Amino acid sequence: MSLSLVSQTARAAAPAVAPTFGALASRKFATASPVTSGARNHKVVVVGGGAAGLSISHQLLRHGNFNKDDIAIVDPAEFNHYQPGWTLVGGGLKTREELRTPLKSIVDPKLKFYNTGVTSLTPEHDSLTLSTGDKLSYEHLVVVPGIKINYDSIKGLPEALANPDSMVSSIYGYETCAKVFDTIKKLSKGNAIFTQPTGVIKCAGAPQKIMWLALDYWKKAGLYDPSNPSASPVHIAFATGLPTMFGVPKYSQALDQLRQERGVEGLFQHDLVAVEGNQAVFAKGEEKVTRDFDLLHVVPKMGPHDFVKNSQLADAAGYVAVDQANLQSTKFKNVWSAGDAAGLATSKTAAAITAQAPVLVANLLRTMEGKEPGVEYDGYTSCPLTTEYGKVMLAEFKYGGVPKETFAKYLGDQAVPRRAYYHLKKDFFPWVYKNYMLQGKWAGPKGFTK
Ligand code: UQ1
Repeated sequence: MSLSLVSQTARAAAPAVAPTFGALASRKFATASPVTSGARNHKVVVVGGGAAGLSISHQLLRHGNFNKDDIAIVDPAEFNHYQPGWTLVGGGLKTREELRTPLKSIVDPKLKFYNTGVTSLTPEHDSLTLSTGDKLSYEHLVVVPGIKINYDSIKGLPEALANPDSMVSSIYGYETCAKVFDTIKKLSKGNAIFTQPTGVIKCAGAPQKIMWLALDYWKKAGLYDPSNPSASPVHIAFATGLPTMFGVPKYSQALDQLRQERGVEGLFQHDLVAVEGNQAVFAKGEEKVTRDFDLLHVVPKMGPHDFVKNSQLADAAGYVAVDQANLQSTKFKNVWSAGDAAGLATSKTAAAITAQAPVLVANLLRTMEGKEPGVEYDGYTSCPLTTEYGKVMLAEFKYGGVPKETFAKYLGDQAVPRRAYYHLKKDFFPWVYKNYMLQGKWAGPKGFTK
């Protein structure tokens, strides 16, 4: 592996050195600088500098016995974003700028940081290729690059989002989340439609969180009366590709009750396929259903990154195939995954990462010591659903959609929206994420760690 690595590096440097020598010159140049290849051999390479990548890298540093540059982290991004906060941006409660941190500033100096993308994973050779063409080799690989938002999965959506005058927006991107509140404020009458696609998305509750905030905004502005929706200037519909409000029956029932009490029209099994002017086109089985809108909040389809999907690590859906309990690749014993990129049968959230990261780290370190990876993840995930300004329903559950509520024994059933959870969502979680979770010092429901 080191030979191919060095010749790649040398090729990039070659033109300045000897423009006409080609491969031969590269080899000579390579032998002359062995230090470069050493620097690109790591004990652990972590692909992704998001919530999962930073938590895991920093937990590895804290709990393992590593020297400088033993662990590398790879991410092309300039900023780490607190994505769960983008719903709050859409509701006018925070700015998108306050939720981001320059990635360079949070990566511990003991980690080798490659601020670039990945083009391919070659676990069969214990290596991967960076967008620069350079190769990295590793003893263990952690694949946590998140997932891709496929804006062009909906015809006309990229254009509608980019048009500053359109009333089409989405909380799912940094570029578009600030537009959401502008459209909510601008609407004085007509049809507001909030969509959720079929297929896997991150934070499956977010498509309705923003709807509930918007409803409350219009209620306070005198534009929406939940007890008399047909006489209100604004009409609200939730159009989801799924058959229910939420994947977990307990919370789904509570949310559908809210929907009915508040006069929100439910368009179930309506999957948005196109935005044409002020019309939203949905696929409903074989049928096409068209609805006029005055405000449209869209959640695009999402999917794995190509370099994951096209690798030997992928499951049938393109996510990293991992053991559901120990988070080890089912194909390569020195590969691990967590977060949105992992093929785990649970909801993709930052809260899930708080429970996954310590399991992955413990099992990776055990494997390095020649032990079996015996620590187990139970599928814990959580979705703090804003149901109005000042209230959140804190859905918490594990594999199988079984509720696993942290606060129920103190505060009662968590299907009931409460003010305390609103402050967790709005104030505490963003703070603990930035100051503890990214540094590897926060284990979610298990609290602070050293
Ligand atoms: C959590 O730790 C966390 O991250 C900081 C969230 O934000 C995205 C959450 O939504 C949740 C629920 C947790 C879990 C923590 C506790 C105390 C239940």
